[in-house]
Amino acid sequence: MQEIFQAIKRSAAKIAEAIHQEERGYSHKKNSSGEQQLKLDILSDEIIENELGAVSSVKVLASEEKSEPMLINGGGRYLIGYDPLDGSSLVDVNLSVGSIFGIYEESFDAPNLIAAAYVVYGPRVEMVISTVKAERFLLSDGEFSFVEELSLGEKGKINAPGGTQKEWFAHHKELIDSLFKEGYRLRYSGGMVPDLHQILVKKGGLFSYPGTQDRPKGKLRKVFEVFPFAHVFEKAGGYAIDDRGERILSQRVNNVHETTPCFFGSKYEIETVKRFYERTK
Ligand code: AFP
Repeated sequence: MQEIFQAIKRSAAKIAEAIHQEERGYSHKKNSSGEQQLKLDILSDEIIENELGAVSSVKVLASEEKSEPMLINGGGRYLIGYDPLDGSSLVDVNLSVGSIFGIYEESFDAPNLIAAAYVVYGPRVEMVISTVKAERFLLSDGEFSFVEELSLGEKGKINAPGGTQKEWFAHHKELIDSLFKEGYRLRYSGGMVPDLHQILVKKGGLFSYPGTQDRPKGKLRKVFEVFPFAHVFEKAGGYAIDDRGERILSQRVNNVHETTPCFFGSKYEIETVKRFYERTK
């Protein structure tokens, strides 16, 4: 699997360069979710496909930017689901964005996720890899150097509430308000990768992207976004659950573009989510 992480590191360095040099603007294409694709979306996807597609152990690639998974090598072992440039619309307002990778065996069901990685393109380029633990790396002089092992505490101070607030269900609004009443600080950029990275580095808090009245299954994609971050959070001693209070990593998928409500955080916050959501059962 090390050859996969090396390919991801090479991709990250190239995408970081593209973000700072490539022209902005939208292409004439749309992705499978019907979203207009930025030229950077397409370029990032091409960079990753070229790097990972050359790794002999890779069997299938599934990109958020493509409607169907691609068979790369029938004799390969790993299936990789990835979001090449999550939050890409934030580049034009100079906010941090990221790439997210899930490494699966046999299928894209969460129980078959064996490792995950993400890259944050911000003031610095950082990468986190989760296998048996979650490890943070910093890109400097073209190389990723180890920084620390990520480890969440029991409780944090950050509240990152996603989704359109006027579409929140009442019990979700009560949950979010209760944390602010406890003194939690609002930290939400609209970029899943930096918003979750901040909670991991600050050792606690809650990120939520709930089911809403207009999007009961939430917005974030299981295979490309939610499962990989659930893996990172659990390896960092945190938790990741859905709106039924079940572990995200027990979920299965029928289509790689499925979404799920999701909550990521330290112990106290996830127990609080369960308390407010159990009232609705
Ligand atoms: P884009 O990739 O369309 O910019 O969306 C980013 C994202 O999928 C994820 O990175 C954020 O957590 C989430 O959307 C923010 O969504 P809201 O703007 O609805 O809170």
